[in-house]
Amino acid sequence: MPDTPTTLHPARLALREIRLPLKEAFRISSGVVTERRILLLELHDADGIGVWAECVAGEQPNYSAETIDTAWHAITAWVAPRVLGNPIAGPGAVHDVLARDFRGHPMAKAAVEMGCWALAAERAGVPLARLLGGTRTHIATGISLGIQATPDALVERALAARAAGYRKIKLKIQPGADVEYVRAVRAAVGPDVALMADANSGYTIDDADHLVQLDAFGLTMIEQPLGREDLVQHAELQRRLATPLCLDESITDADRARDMLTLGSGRIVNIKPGRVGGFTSSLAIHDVCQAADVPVWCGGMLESGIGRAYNVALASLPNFSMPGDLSPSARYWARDVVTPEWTMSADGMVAVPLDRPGIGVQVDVDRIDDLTVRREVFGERRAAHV
Ligand code: OSB
Ligand code: MG
Repeated sequence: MPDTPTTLHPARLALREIRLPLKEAFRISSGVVTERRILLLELHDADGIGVWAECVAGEQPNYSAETIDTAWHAITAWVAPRVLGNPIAGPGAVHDVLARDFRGHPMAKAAVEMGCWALAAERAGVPLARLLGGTRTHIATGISLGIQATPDALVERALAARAAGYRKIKLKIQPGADVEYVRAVRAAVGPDVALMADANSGYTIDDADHLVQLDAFGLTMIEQPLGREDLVQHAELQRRLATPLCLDESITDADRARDMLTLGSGRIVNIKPGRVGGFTSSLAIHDVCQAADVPVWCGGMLESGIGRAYNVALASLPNFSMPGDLSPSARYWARDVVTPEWTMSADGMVAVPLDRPGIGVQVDVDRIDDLTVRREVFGERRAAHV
């Protein structure tokens, strides 16, 4: 392959696991997290230019099949060997390199694919947001509130979120913690706050009559009430609901977004680049939805400040027209792993860092060293265990 200015030469990859305790346990319908086990990557090219990236897989296979441990294995066994030591035409070519005869493992693939985009941004001397085609300078920000023991506990957090300026408040729901919780929060925050619910596949189509009660609360959307494979049943539910459905887990690539449009399974898409295998796939979903006048927004997976940088860059694209789950560092952590930490203005906006190339924040390597429990290096230097 002839070298062009955009040819990438990924040469060395280091994986680390860090442990980062959440300020408050985060409960969704399928599980609870109190401390994140986060997989971080350091990717260097043959010239020694390096970037940090993050794999969003969780500890348990409750959101999707992947976990930090399956991702660690997938990256070391199959992703790294395809990418390291081989010239790649550009960041947009990495997706196909990782797609050929290699099923699944989107979060593992995305971590390396997105790292390659950041590497390309560093090499070109441009902010990652601009390399991706982003146009926004600020991103409207929402908060995702975990399931609480009582409606009152949720109301308290929703009122604090409103006071902090968040542009959207998302309530996690599950059977037994839904209608009464949403009713209480709506009554407390008033009619003008953008409220939504996210069920993380906690329901079945047999719950349709129950879910229709949520139409009374003026929700902006209900996210992923049914199973990830249930595009047909989501369409049936959408026909019975006035509230728009938003799909998260179900949209794994641009073809699934087209299926959603064809079937009428939802009217909004939550794009998480990790869930869909990276940025090339995210851009394709963004474009499919834009052409159909379907808004998208950027979801979150309780990322550290590193993963957050990638989400913010993606959310700067034009069709990310609804607030993203891109809360500031202090919502999650006593202290983040980047400088400056991510902050939100009083009117609920996060600034896209456009003043430096790459992901736009500095990585606090000393802090990461302190938090690291496992490290492994691949590539030029022989694999080493530290
Ligand atoms: O469904 O959006 C989800 C966190 C973990 C797993 C799934 C989800 C979430 C969130 C967190 O809602 C959003 C955030 O990162 O703030
Ligand atoms: Mg969700």
